[in-house]
Amino acid sequence: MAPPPEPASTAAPPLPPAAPPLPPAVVEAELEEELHLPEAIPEAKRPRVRERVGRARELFAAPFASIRRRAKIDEATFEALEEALLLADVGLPTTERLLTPLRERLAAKALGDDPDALLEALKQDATALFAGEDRALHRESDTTSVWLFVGVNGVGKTTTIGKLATFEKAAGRDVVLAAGDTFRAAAGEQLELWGERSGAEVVRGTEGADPSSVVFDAIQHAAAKGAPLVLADTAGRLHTKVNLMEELRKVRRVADRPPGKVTEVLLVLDATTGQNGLAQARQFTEAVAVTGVVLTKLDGSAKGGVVLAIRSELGLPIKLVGLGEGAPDLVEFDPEEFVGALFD
Ligand SMILES: Nc1nc2c(ncn2[C@@H]2O[C@H](COP(=O)(O)OP(=O)(O)OP(=O)(O)O)[C@@H](O)[C@H]2O)c(=O)[nH]1
Ligand SMILES: [Mg+2]
Repeated sequence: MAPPPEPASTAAPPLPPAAPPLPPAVVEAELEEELHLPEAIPEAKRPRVRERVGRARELFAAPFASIRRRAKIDEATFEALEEALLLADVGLPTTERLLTPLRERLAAKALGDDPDALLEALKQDATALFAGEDRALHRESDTTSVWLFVGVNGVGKTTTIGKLATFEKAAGRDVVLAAGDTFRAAAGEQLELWGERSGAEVVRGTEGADPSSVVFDAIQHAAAKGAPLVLADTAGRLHTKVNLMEELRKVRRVADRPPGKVTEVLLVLDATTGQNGLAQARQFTEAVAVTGVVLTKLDGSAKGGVVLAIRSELGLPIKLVGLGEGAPDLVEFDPEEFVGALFD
């Protein structure tokens, strides 16, 4: 996908097209009951984003405090702000996209000269980047819904599936896990461990088996026992190898055959890889129609600004956020909460 055009006028440049909308049938059939992660797990508390994204908060806190101490808003203020955003991994296109309209508001005397007002306006604009995006996790009630998890190795696909399986089972909904990563025996074992913990059944193939046949078997099994959802793991070997993308396309095709229906293709990205994640994302979105992003490892050393870049440059909604390794450490992405956690 080409980067968005350089901003030329006072208006913010248009967002790139969002992920293709799902057919109306899917949207209508979406469960009324929301996921309510992780309240579904007895005695689990929703982790507070603010408490988990410590490193990212620190990156914003010091430069923002020094901007607040400035007497007025001038070019040097903007330079300090630009530097802070770039250091926090927001990326150049998104930084410009955010700052250009603010510069223009300043020039039009619509911003006043209090640096606090500048930061408040930035916060609002950053939150507004996410307006109108479809963050729901879709299911279709008449078929076996399949959520396919894709992404390079080590990003957290298997862990995210394990966390979601825990939520689904705790919420009283049956779910089958498909060990579509047949590349390593350990991958299937890792999924089986999550299956044991969550009580979800895992369908595995032999090592080296065709991943799409494993996913197919899992769908057949889920349909036979009336489980409405299959979470399908896939291998994360090097994305530069074309055959991984071909394999994923095939898995997707097979999973979409009745009684299965792919209602989510979730691209799992590791937040600590920052801007590299964007390059990965482009390759996956080209191969399989990604419906949303799961951004993992926002706890720890992640810089956080990549959240804004994913939305602004890829046009993909972030649907879930990983804040740790345990089952309750997965939350729905809430833009206001997240931007507030970074900026306030
Ligand atoms: N801190 C933290 N660690 C995480 C998070 N999500 C996953 N991890 C850890 O990241 C490591 C890799 O996770 P996996 O789920 O195995 O990643 P994967 O994408 O399945 O990797 P492959 O199977 O090799 O493709 C594990 O040690 C996980 O515990 C998260 O949100 N925060
Ligand atoms: Mg895995």
